[in-house]
Amino acid sequence: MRSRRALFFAVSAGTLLLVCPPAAAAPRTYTVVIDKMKFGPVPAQLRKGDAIIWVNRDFLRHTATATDHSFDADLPANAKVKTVLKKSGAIPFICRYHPGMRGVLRVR
Ligand SMILES: [Cu+2]
Repeated sequence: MRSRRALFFAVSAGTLLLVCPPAAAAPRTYTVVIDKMKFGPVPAQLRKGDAIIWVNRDFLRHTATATDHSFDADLPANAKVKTVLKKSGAIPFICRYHPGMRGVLRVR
């Protein structure tokens, strides 16, 4: 009886270990540089929870604004602003001051 109960607990503990999902990858921080009125390349391996530091190297003010409003970084000249990706999917972004400045983040 006692050994059967011990076996039950051992099997339960083993099952518990098996059903626990692997630890999620730690969030990463990436940088996207704005230079000469253009957004630089965006990271290819973005995941929900990752952060982007938007860096404005221009002398003009820019923004990095998600068209779904999930982030909006206001970037005066030479500013850096960090945003966190709160959702997955394709997230188009623009500069609110310069309609030609745009890009898309693809977040898993
Ligand atoms: Cu701009």
